[in-house]
Amino acid sequence: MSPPAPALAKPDAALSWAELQLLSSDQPDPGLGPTNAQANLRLFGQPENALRVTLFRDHHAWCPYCQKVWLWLEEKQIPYRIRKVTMFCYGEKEAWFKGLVPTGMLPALQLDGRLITESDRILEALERAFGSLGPAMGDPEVLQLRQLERLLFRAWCQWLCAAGLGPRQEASAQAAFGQMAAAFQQALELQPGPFLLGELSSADLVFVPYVERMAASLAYYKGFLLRRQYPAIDRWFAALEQRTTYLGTQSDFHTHAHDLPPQMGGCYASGSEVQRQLAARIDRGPWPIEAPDPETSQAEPAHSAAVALGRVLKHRAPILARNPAGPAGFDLPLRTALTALIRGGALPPPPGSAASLRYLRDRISVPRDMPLHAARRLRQALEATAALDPQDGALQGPAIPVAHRRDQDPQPFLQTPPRVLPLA
Ligand SMILES: N[C@@H](CCC(=O)N[C@@H](CS)C(=O)NCC(=O)O)C(=O)O
Repeated sequence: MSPPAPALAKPDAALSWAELQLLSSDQPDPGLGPTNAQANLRLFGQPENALRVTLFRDHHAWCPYCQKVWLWLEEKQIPYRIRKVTMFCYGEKEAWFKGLVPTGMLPALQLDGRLITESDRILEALERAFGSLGPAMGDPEVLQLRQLERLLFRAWCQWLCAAGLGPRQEASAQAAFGQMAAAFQQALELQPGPFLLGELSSADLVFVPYVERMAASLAYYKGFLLRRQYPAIDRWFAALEQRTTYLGTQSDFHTHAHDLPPQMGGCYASGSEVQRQLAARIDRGPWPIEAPDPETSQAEPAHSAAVALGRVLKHRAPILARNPAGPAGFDLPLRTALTALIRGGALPPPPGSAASLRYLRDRISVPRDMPLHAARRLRQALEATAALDPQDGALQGPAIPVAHRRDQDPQPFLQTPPRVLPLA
């Protein structure tokens, strides 16, 4: 439920920045509380001098190998510092990081001053230092599951990333992927619970990043709903979605669909009717894209609109500056959409602003910017506002690039604002 609007706001006008500020939720300290993408230090109640670990991961909170290590540290509640690095496809890699890791590859981890790269080597070193999360990475059962994960990964790439497949080749790539997904499902069914080896363990964490990306990309590019097809995989995700650790690292279909192409060297749509319809829903909403929701089992938390609003207000200056309409041109359209976000309904934006609103709609990144449900609320408000543009409600923003994502360069968002923006 949206909080009541301040008394002075006219119901037919966009709220001022000051009014919006009053309606946003407080920004919690990311170092405390549940797992989140914004934190730079996680102490889990321990003193800072207990820190032995620094995790180097991407600003974008997208790198799948980083997600595995990130989840492990959060599950084990090991105090750690986070240093964020730009991935090549989003912008310039930081020179200090290339000094440490000349290939620039992420993740990297410093443990008691020793630098370790390669996510599996990192997990093994963490297990030696802090004990394992369930059966260890070198346990024979885990080793077998790690091999299965690589086979599943390969079958997914061969379906998703092969250009120009004809209908028969599509069908055979899908069947090959289906075999591997069925093997993963069987492995899950060996236990009465939802996880692979009893309680959640490193074996599950090894599968999390890419199975999450499979569910998203196959929905978008192939019209294939992984969780619908494999009930044990759906149960596994649902059990993960009961954990605040996973929810803090979980991305969404939209983010993955548009972040994968430059990382994978291209993702190719099947072009079927179902695929085109699902892709359009993932891009434009309304969300959830189907019922029951194939993207998450988590009910929308209270205040997700206020959370989204708080995140936009925090980054208001670079959001305005990065928009193709420029700060002056985007100020009123953005306030109009944020008014819709927090009050419900929508108001017409200034004529000619649909493309600038959709530019932002297409660039909300989960979990980097905000959690899944907050992002849905914000995208929905931007889209509903754009559709009321009196000049042309159908105008789309510039296409999302597929060869790189420098439109998502984190740098402008890292700089301290040169001045405090006026609230009025
Ligand atoms: N085998 C490595 C793979 C790591 C990897 O491929 N990292 C990618 C990101 S997903 C990377 O850092 N690429 C350089 C970049 O994008 O800047 C591991 O398990 O850690």
